[in-house]
Amino acid sequence: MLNKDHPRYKSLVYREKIVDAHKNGILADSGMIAHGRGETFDYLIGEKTTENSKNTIDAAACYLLCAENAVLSVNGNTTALVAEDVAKLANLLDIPVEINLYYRTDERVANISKVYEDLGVKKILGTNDDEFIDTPDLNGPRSPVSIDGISKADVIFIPLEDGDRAEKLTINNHKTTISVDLNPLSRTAQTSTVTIVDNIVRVMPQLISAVEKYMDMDKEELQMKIDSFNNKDNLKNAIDDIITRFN
Ligand code: PTJ
Repeated sequence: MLNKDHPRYKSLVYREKIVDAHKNGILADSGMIAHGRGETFDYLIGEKTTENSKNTIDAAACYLLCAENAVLSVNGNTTALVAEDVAKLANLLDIPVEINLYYRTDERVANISKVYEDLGVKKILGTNDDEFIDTPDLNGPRSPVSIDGISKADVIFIPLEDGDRAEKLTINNHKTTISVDLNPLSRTAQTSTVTIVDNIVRVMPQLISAVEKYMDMDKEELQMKIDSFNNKDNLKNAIDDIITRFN
């Protein structure tokens, strides 16, 4: 039982979620390491959503609302921490959730799929029932994607990614990628169209609120907001925020 008075109570709650997800066959072994890496960067940004990230979350909401075919790509860590919010966002936007794992096993896919099924997600892709196609120019376990999902998507939400997928999706395949990554220097962060440098547990509720806020706005106004967003500036601000904390 966690003590609510503990100064790091929230952090302990998320650690417990991570540990439980590992026990339940949802989280990859390396997911624990990835979480620790995230915690380190969260310290550096002050464990709060910066003004810069709030602005980026707004831009991400506008991209999702303007998309023709948006998809929420999920892995073990995202499912462990924010499955309820992922389900809420998918149903709010009426878009699919696609399971795309680096450490893919049939067992993990089944366990993760069950989580989203139980949460009432209408369209779950990336299960073994799907027809898959390789992502052009991308090798490795994340390359095969659902022909009904990431393959035909124009906007893809890719929280907590590793490696080179963001780069291949964005630059080689001309897709819009929205990543959530506490490390502004990671390859994913550096090559996404929109990089939200914040903890996924804080991002999701704010992203849902932003989508609700902009839902009835016309496409031209949304597009103006998108046009005024610049990811290079966003990343620079995120790094500057960390430097300011050191000072
Ligand atoms: O579930 P799988 O099989 O697809 O595997 C997923 C992991 C996360 C294990 C795999 O993709 C991996 O090894 O990722 P990396 O290379 O550790 O990258 C994860 C990135 O997410 C790092 O840059 C972390 O800083 C960042 N991160 C970790 N936790 C959070 C986070 N970003 C936002 N919110 C977090 N809570």
